[in-house]
Amino acid sequence: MIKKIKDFLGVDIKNDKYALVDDEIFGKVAKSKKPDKWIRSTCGYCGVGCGLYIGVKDGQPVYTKGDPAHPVSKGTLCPKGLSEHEMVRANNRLTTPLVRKDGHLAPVEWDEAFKKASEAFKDVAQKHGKEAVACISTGQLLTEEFYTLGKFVQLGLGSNNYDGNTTLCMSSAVMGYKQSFGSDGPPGCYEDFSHADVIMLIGANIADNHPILKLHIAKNKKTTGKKPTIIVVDPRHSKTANMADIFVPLKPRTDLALINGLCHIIWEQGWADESFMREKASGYKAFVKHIQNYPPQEVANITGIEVKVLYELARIYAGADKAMSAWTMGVNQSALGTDTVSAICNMALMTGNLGREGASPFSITGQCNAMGTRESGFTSSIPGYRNFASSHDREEYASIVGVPTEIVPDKRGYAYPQIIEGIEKGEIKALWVVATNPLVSYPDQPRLRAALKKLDMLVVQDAFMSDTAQLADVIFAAATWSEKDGTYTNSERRCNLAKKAVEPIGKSKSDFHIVVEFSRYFDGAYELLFEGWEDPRDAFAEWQKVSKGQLCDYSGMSYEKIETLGGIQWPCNAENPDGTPRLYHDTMECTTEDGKPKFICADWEPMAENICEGFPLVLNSGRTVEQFHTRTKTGEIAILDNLAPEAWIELNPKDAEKLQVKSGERMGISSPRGRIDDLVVKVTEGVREGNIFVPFHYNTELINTLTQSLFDPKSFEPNFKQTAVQVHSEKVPEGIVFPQTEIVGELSHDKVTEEVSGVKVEEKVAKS
Ligand SMILES: Nc1nc2c(c(=O)[nH]1)N[C@H]1C(S)=C(S)[C@@H](COP(=O)(O)OP(=O)(O)OC[C@H]3O[C@@H](n4cnc5c(=O)[nH]c(N)nc54)[C@H](O)[C@@H]3O)O[C@H]1N2
Ligand SMILES: Nc1nc2c(c(=O)[nH]1)N[C@H]1C(S)=C(S)[C@@H](COP(=O)(O)OP(=O)(O)OC[C@H]3O[C@@H](n4cnc5c(=O)[nH]c(N)nc54)[C@H](O)[C@@H]3O)O[C@H]1N2
Ligand code: SF4
Ligand SMILES: [Mo]
Repeated sequence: MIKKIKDFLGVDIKNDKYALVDDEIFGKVAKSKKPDKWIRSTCGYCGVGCGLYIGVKDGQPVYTKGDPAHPVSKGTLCPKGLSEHEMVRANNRLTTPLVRKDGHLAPVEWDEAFKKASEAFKDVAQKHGKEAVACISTGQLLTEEFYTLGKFVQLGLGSNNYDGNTTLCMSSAVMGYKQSFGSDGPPGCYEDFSHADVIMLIGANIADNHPILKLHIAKNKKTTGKKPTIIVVDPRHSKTANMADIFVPLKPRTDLALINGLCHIIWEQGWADESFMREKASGYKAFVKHIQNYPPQEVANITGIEVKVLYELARIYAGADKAMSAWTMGVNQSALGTDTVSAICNMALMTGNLGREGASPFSITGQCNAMGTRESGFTSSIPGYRNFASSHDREEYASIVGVPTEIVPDKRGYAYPQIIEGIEKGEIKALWVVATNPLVSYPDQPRLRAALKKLDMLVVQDAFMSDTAQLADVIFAAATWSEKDGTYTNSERRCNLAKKAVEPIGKSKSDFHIVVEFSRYFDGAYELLFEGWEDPRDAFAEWQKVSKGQLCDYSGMSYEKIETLGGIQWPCNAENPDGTPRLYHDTMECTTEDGKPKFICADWEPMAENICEGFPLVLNSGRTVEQFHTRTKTGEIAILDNLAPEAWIELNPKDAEKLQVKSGERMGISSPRGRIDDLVVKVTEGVREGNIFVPFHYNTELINTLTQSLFDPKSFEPNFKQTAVQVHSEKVPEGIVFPQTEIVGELSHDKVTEEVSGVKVEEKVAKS
């Protein structure tokens, strides 16, 4: 195939350098609607960061094609990438700013929208303090826009209550990395999937959600000469479980006990890399003591995974020369998320799987630029992963950007759930929502909706008429992907160019221009922060200075170099002019006090909201390949939406039998917070008995009506993946449907250990 593409294009795509492709060649592919020009860019959906070309005809985006020369995707795209051009001119785009007048949203000129919003923000700040104005942003703007927005909110508005939807998503990975390595920043890269002997995917359904990553796993056999052993840890037999050599269908939210238990066995059996543990990491002694509390039989009771399978997993992971562990929301979206991330890092440290090719603990990011928002400053750090509490960091940042140090916040602000609580309590009176749609994506909707009603001013900045936009007092109409220039940084720290191919629709403006122009309505803010800034390059230039010398160093990049190389992985500076594939490589230098990564001792705990008589099932929620999040981008694209037009409930056959329901019938679900009705039933062995799964994308079957206000105390990430619920159907009367299913055992600390090491698991563990 590669040869075919190569011959066809007449370019050497094996060459690491980013080959140029002749426009004419693609023109031949798209005969029927041959674009006038092709613009090279990056996909704006998920964190994989695939390279693509946008085909433009008469000023409109008409085609999307994979870029064969891009190192991440080599010419391939998933269905969302392939249809991305259709999103740009969809019917639900916002084409003009709007202001609520007599209860209705009316189109206005930008000046009126900016005046209305700025007067309200200034009024609230004067009456209730600057922190009474809060902002919730996203992982979907360009880095230049994040940098600009963060600078304006923190230094211009003077509010530190600035967080984003990344707290619903990556914040447990961020805090876990901080605990273990001193700083955020995924240590590995996609190439590691092509070199690892063992790949353990924990709570990550890449087949639906990061499909093009599979390309790097597929390359593995060619690289290593043998097929890697793939382990998939997920209570649900996801599409990714079909790829597994060993599928581990653990009880929900027991991953921390599982990993601690695997570490116990690795130590007990002498499979640990003891010299690595002693010399390269810190906290080794306390950790060895800690894992004694996780003997295999107890871990088997907690996780539902047999002792002999635990031994087999430990043997395979520790026995590999190169082991990779990658995770996503099954780990992060839990009240134990941060500690589970650190436990995964512990297991890697114990076996020397860090900083080497094919050997890394790796968080796969969700949104196209979840990394950009983490790096450029938000509630828990000043730009460049700097620390609010450090006067050195504050002074350094202030001197680079030329502002008085006093205006740089000296403590962290509220995280997303704390902002919502602040609104509830009446502390926060004005909210600016940028590129996120809480009315579908935030947990415990009844509580959120009651809180939002208390606001004096809600400004929503979105490219589409989202559910949240419909509630706004003022709407800023934003340009989106393909209508603006800048960069996205993907899961492997690769900064890619996302280029403008067409003009913004109607009166919409890029988020960069919205923020810069809005700042002119606040006395002196524009002059202090953005004087002379005309386009995103100005923000990028300052960001390069601000990030210089930090772990996320962009100082050695330029737009031109990014394009030539097909993206650059930070840190990129004078020492590493072409970027850095792996962190903690060679020197293993971390940003901890002693420069070493740390072992973290963290205990598993049973679920806070345990299933009970009235709510006997555990609801798990997640995604499907055809839809993106709250469907503002995919709901109007027929080729995607028609394949998954409504939500469904996945139900185990045993539960279906108890409830006397069949596939295709309709059911309702309730939790202590609310009820949703009329979901179509899909009976499948894929979910465990006592568990159900529902996708979260649909405002029509709004699953977040049911989810709870339970957050990880360190990362503030919601515990989205487990909620105690009841199901209802016409055949089944209200009330208790069937008896409580035992979900999680108590950790009793009796030291029963079965000596079954070396037992070979002949078959895949429970296929369903
Ligand atoms: N098509 C599509 N792709 C996307 C997105 C999208 O909306 N649509 N969104 C993007 C974003 S922002 C994100 S964050 C990623 C998310 O990507 P993923 O994390 O892969 O997505 P989810 O479906 O939320 O959850 C992953 C898996 O976690 C499992 N899980 C549930 N509970 C547990 C548990 O207790 N332990 C373990 N080990 N696993 C558990 C679920 O069964 C599910 O299969 O996808 C990105 N890609
Ligand atoms: N129950 C449950 N809930 C979940 C999850 C789960 O697994 N289960 N997953 C959580 C996760 S991981 C995530 S990331 C969140 C996602 O939740 P949201 O962030 O609410 O999801 P999106 O639909 O991506 O919202 C992005 C918004 O930005 C707008 N937009 C797109 N491009 C642009 C642009 O260029 N500029 C501007 N200004 N706006 C733009 C879109 O129209 C959309 O309204 O959902 C979370 N909620
Ligand atoms: S895998 Fe992600 S980045 Fe690649 S085409 Fe699909 S949505 Fe876009
Ligand atoms: Mo996400």
